[in-house]
Amino acid sequence: HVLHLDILSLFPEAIEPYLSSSVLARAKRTGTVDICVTNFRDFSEDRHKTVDDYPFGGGAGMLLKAPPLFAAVDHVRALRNLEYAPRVIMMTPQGRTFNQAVARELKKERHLIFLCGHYEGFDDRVRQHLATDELSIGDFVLTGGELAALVVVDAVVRLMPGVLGNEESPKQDSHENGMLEYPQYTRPRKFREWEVPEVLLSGHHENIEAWRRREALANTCRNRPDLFMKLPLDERERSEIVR
Ligand code: 6GU
Repeated sequence: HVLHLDILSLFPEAIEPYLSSSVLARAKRTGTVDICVTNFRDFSEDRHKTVDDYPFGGGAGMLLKAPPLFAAVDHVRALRNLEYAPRVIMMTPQGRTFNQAVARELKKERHLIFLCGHYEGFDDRVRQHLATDELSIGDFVLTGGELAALVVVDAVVRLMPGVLGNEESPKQDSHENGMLEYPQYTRPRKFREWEVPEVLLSGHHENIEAWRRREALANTCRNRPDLFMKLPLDERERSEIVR
């Protein structure tokens, strides 16, 4: 099935170059996904095409007004004319944190609509009555939701059947199994004084698998102790890595 992706943004020109490059461009061309960028300024109802305004109660900065976003979502829903209710995803640092499990969940949908904010945020009626999801890509603040939406789109599209070649199966990815990947090497066997680990040249598949698991666990312990703690390891294996 085709996954329809709509990105609603005030800066379409910031988004489009990434969509026309590499893996995403191929996914669009082969019809796996259909990605549309819509400027919701076009849905402002006043003469000056206003999309933001001051917050009631005072405070710094501007907020995105609700009406243009509601109108833009109505418009893209009507265009798609799908019997499926879209997920309307508000990109905000206040959202739940995106991860691989969320990517796998979104991949199953037929229509995703991303709302990219700028300025200080959204009128809360967008969150309450328009969005079905609120997503952040991590604990830091960007100037707008565009890069964050592209991150989510990229992570979801690469999971669609046929987007990656067979040799790049997502099954082996970091985070698919709760741990980081094992290290890999290619030619030359010796570069400067650094040699490829002997076991990888041995042809002994059982030893190679054991080495890779140990290295993956060591990477996870070193860089992501939070993930390492959650792995179901027996005491012997855990102490072998931690030492
Ligand atoms: Cl979704 N938006 C913005 N503006 N900043 C972020 C973010 C989103 N996720 C992390 N930082």
